[in-house]
Amino acid sequence: MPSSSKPKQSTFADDVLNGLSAMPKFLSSKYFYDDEGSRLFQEIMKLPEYYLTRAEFEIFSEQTREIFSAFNAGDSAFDLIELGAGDGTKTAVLIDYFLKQLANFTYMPVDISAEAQNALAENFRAKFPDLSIQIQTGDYFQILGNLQSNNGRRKIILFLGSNIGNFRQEQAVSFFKSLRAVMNENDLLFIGFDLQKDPRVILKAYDDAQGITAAFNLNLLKRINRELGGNFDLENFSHYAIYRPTECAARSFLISRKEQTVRIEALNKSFDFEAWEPIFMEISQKYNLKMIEDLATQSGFSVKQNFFDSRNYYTDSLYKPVL
Ligand code: AVJ
Repeated sequence: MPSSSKPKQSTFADDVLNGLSAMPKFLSSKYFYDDEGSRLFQEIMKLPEYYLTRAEFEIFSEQTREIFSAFNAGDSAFDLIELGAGDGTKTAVLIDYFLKQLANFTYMPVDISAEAQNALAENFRAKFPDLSIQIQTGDYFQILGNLQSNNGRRKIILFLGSNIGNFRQEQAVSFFKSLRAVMNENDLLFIGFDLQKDPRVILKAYDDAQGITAAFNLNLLKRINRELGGNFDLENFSHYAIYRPTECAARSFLISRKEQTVRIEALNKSFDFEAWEPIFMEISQKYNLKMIEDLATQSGFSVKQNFFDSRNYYTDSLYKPVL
């Protein structure tokens, strides 16, 4: 978004009110990542069913040299800006190699969870004493403004983990456009996309046997209880995931196991749930190469290169600004 016409940021309370008043009810997955949610997501990344993280890790590990060269990372000083850094495990592989090549860069992880950011900083300072690191804790959109005014150094922006999958098509385009608006000719955007594959493989990734994904979803109700004075009884909601091949997306829901009323003090309001009524929680879009090309074209980029894992489950796509 151009900084001159920034829309007013809605608050957690506004969004919960809006979502639970809608028909069908929904909550926004962007609120999953409080400190507890960030911890649960790190558990998800270790699950046998959740292939995404390992596929991206394989790309980073097996193609480090190719990525370094596609980034032109040896040429001039740059800022390596990671949106939604989490625990930075995958990025560590790149950083290690970049440092060994004596690349001149500052690593700038951006994440909403302060706890995750502190852990990341501590870990990276120990692991990479020579790394220049500047933590930015907050919402991507808040941080975008700061990026524009940054020093004139080249920017390489990382948006990994198929985080883009949580956006609907129009949202993805407007997000990439807003990144494009703060980028210069030689800057690059490196994006992780989970690819289409056997729907059964995808579905399992969002419906794991240990119930960690269920806990991750339910944690948002816990967060509403804690931060907004809600009285959700977590026992009365169950996690349900689907994959819809026609829209190429997984969706998750919390289903009310019975007719019930939930009170949320901060909203001074109660919400009625019918038995088996769903709350739509999250969409995880899966892509093909045409979709990745189209997203680039529509938001002012061209695809410079794709990096695939050995099973073609996943791609990291390098976007270059079109002038
Ligand atoms: C962090 C958005 C990539 O959609 O795969 C994992 C979040 N949700 N399991 C995804 C998530 C349930 C994840 N992203």
